[in-house]
Amino acid sequence: MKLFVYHTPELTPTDKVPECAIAVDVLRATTTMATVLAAGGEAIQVFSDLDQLIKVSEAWPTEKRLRAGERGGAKVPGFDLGNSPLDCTPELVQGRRLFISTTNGTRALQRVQDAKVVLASAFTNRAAVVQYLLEQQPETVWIVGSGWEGSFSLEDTACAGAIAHSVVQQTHLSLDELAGNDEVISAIALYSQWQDNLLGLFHLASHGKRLLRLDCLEDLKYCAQTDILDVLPMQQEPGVLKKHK
Ligand code: 3SL
Repeated sequence: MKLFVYHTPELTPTDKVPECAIAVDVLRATTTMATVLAAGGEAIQVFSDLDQLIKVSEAWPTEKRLRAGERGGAKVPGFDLGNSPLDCTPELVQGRRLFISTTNGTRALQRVQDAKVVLASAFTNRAAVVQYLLEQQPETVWIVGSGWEGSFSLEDTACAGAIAHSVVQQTHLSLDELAGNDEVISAIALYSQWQDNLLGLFHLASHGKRLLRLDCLEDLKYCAQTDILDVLPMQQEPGVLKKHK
């Protein structure tokens, strides 16, 4: 297994696909997706375009769908939800499909959607993702941070580092053997420095600050928890993720 970390979707190679791609948007899209599937949501369907989301979800029974839309951290007017994982209670999401469009996280998923296996990870479900990697041993794994509009996000690369760190710890392979690019080493170093204070890291992160300005401290606290959800969101068809376990 070779791991590759890409800080943003734009940095991924365009001429190849990996055996397994892991999209990461800690604040907050992939945290929300893991939460919805862990709470009994039927599936997550991602869209970059809001009009397209409305059109496709229209064909779904009202009681079986939820529309989630976020732009600039705020809820899109007229949608059922924004992108707060704390709103995704079992009572609300059970048996329903979440049709979601966010600024960066959904774009990251779409960028890697042609990979043989596509997973969504955050700190909350890191262990489930690592367990999958250890069991399946995909030859090439891309861990792709969503970033913010094309630029680096501390929290996504730290989560990529958390995944890589755990894989290194649980295999007999050396870091040299596992790391496919330099970003893997730097992501592990970032995670190692902040693993006991992820909330502190989020307070320094530009998107963490943006969310704090929107009164989302409780979201940050929730997203900073590691390995609390035993759920593996996996793409079943392009743009549609379901719970693999
Ligand atoms: O950019 C995204 O995809 C979102 O996760 C951003 S936010 O946390 O909902 O503001």
